[in-house]
Amino acid sequence: MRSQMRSQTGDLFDDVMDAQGGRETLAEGAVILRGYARDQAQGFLVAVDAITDAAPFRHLVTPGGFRMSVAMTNCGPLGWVSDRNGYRYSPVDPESGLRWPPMPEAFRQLASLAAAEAGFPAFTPDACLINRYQPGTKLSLHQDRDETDLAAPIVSISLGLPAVFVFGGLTRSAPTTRTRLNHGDVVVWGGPARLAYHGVQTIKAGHFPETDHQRINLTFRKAGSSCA
Ligand code: MD3
Ligand code: FE
Repeated sequence: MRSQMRSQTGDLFDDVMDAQGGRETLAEGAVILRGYARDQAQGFLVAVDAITDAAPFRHLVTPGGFRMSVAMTNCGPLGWVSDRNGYRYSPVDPESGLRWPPMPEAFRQLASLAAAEAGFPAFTPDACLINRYQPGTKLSLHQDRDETDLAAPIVSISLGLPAVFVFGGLTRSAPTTRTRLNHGDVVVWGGPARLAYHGVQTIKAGHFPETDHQRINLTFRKAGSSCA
């Protein structure tokens, strides 16, 4: 029914959902809460500015030696990093040797509320990866599996320029679907969706005054063990 409506109405269906702040189920365990963070978006962007003053965005290098086009930083007890030695979570920023900036309480609260909304009560993230996309950048199809507790979901918040998100299956070659992620959209990825391949298509140039023509994505993770 949904796919039939979508094919008949094109983007109108998405626009109506966005305006209403609707909930969409992308796959079992993957729930989009349209506009869930819109009221807090401005404050979140101010917080991101403060975080990046202390831990600036940087382009990580993959173990294979490729420089990622998306710039990244982190806040919270653990931060995701990559270099020639591999991917891992680190309690310190390798650039400064200092701990990552603290995770703002408002981030933690929204992530935990959104997770509960999607059926994952008691989500307590210990890592927040912050991605910065500029027009022309993309994130290739990948899985997130560096976290200890794969039963915990990942919660993402999209801010600024829209993105076309690509969602696949449990193998790299499984069929993919595409959905737009807009300013203020929150997505909870848990259950069978937790290990799905996913990526972000090349960001198109656009005007978004609040973010200086950028897209900012926050992903909240339970990276370490609960007894750490
Ligand atoms: C589906 N970020 O940081 S957020 C990432 O828009 C990442 O910056 C994208 O993929 C971004 O790893 C996508 C949505 C997302 C995040 C984690 C997932 C979707 C996911 C983990 C499993 C399945
Ligand atoms: Fe990911």
